Formats: sequence, structure tokens, C-alpha cells
Amino acid sequence: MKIKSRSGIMMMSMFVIIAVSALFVALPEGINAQQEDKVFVTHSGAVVKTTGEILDPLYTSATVEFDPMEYLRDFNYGRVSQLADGTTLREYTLVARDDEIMEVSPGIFYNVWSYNGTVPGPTIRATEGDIVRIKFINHGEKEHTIHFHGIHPAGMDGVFEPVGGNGGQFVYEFEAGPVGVHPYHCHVMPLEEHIVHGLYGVFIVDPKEKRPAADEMVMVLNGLDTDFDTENNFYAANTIPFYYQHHPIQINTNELIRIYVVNMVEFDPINNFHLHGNLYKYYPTGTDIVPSFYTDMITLSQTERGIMEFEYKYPGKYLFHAHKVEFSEKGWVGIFMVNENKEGIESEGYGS
Ligand SMILES: [Cu+2]
Repeated sequence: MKIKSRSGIMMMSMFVIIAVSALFVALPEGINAQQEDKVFVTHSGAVVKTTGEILDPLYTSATVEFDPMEYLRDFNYGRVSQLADGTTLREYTLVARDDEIMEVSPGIFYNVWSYNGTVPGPTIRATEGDIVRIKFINHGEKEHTIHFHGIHPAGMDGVFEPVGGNGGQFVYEFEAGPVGVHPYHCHVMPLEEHIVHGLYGVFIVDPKEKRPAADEMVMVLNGLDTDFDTENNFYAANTIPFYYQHHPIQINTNELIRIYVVNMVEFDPINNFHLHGNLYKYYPTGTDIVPSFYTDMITLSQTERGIMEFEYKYPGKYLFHAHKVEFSEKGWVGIFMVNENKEGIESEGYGS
């Protein structure tokens, strides 16, 4: 499902080119005429020419393609088989890299460190009691690991078992639990650096008695420090600032929406999630099947997470955003486009 507005990105890229050109005209003395133009092609096909600084000089063909709309409802259930005693085994492969470049905002290229080529990494999903086996391959240059939140043996914690780059491997194996939504992330020092570059993702453990059918989605609240001053320049739900504002998330009236929300923002002590025109049931960490709150506002510190559930009664356009205004004005804002549910159908596909 590709619904990126390529023409919009092209327009923004053109704007960057025009702005850079205007600067050259306005300040000819301030720019070294000897400096060479740097030319590069964005993943939307726009040609960007600038004598200014490019945020990451390592730009290569390994540009990452990431579609926040696809990521939103994409769950990785692994390769499923049964062990001799009937237990379900789920096998996944996660590959870490630290040399890829991603266009995080029109004309802003950022060196992402990724699991399976995206930030966030894939949303891994299992049912409580399943055996989860993750083959981890490090194709980066630095050491990396995967530290899962949840319950598992010490040797599977991804802290004291750094995996070397250039092909190092490790197999994490443990029983999925407890029920809920948990982050996973690299745990190599300096930790902030490994996290803020993008080595994290979401691990959902479903209860054996399934939750009610719903239109389910994952939102990872993250920030991007594009000038390396340990302050975020952009904020987002699912990496691309303003993405869900320019591409509203289509949902239906009278249909249960379930959001697995995880806060992975570094540097800022808190983040939050405000929903317009509605309130949601909130299950902190998702470990209980009874909601703790009925609210339109939750506050989350680093790696705090939970499950939100709501239905819209009235169709129309509704904002959701950080109520920390600085974060919403720097990208953490989106829109639910609520469509009239004419057929009154239940959503399909839970745990498929
Ligand atoms: Cu790492």
C-alpha cells in the first residue's frame, strides 16, 4: 500500500532547491564560489543540488524506503511450526545495519541504524506461551544486540552478549510473555546513540484468549536528532514527521480501533498522546484485560507503552497529537479520517 504523495515530496524538494538558490543570490559573499555543488537524487526522484551541508556525507545507494502507512498495520508473526509437545514455535530473522540513509523529511537525509532496513524495525507478534526464536545477524560495522522487554533468561537479555559487526550472529530464544506490548532495542553503549539512530521496534504478546476483533495499528513515538546535539529536531509517530497529517489514517465509525503505542523518544523526559473528539480505554503495558483509564490523554516516559481502544460515533476528521505542543509542531501530529460505516461490518483479521 503506497500512498506517499510523490508530487508533494517533489514540490518540497523543489522548494529546498529554490530556497538554497535564493540564499546564493541574497548572500553571494557568504558562500565560497569554489565550493562544489553536491547533487543527489531523492527516493522520490527529485534532483537536489546544494553547496550547503548535507546532513550525512555517507549518502549511498543503500537508501531506505519506508512507508509509515504500511508499517502502521504490518505485523510479523514469524515462521510458524509446532514443537513435539505441541508448543507453537515462531522463528524470525532480524538483520541490523548502521550504514543506511533514509529521507526522513523532504530533503532531510539521516543515517539510520535499522533492524530489517526500517525505523522502527518490524513489529514482532506472538501469543503468550509460544517459543520465540530470533536469528539476529549484524551486518553493521558496530556491535549491536537485541534487548527485549519482557520475561526471559539472563543469557537472552541482549546486554552482555554484544554481537560483532560484519556478519556476527546470535540466536535469542525464549517463551513469549507476559501478555502486552513491549519494546525491543539495541543495548550496546552508548545506548542513547544506538536508540536515537533507530535500533528499536515493537514486540506484541497476545493473550491466549484473543482480544476482541479490531482495526489494529502500531504507533512508535520517536524523535530525530538530525544535528547531533542531543536534542530532537523532529518528532513523529512512526518516524516521518507530519506523515499522518498529510496522509490521514482511514478508519470507520462504530468500529473498534486498537493502537499499540510505544514511546521511544530519547533526550526528552516525557511524551504524550491526545485524541480529539473522543476518549479511549487505556491498558498500561497491555498486561491486563481490564482498562485502567478512560481518557483522551496519556503521558509516557522512555519505553513506556500501552494499548488504546476506542470507536468513533461521528464521521469526520479528527486530530491526534502530542499535547506537548513543541512536539506536535515539530511533527508528532496526525489525522484520523473517520468514514461512515455503511455496512456495519466487523473488522477482520485479528491474529491472522
Ligand atoms: Cu546498536
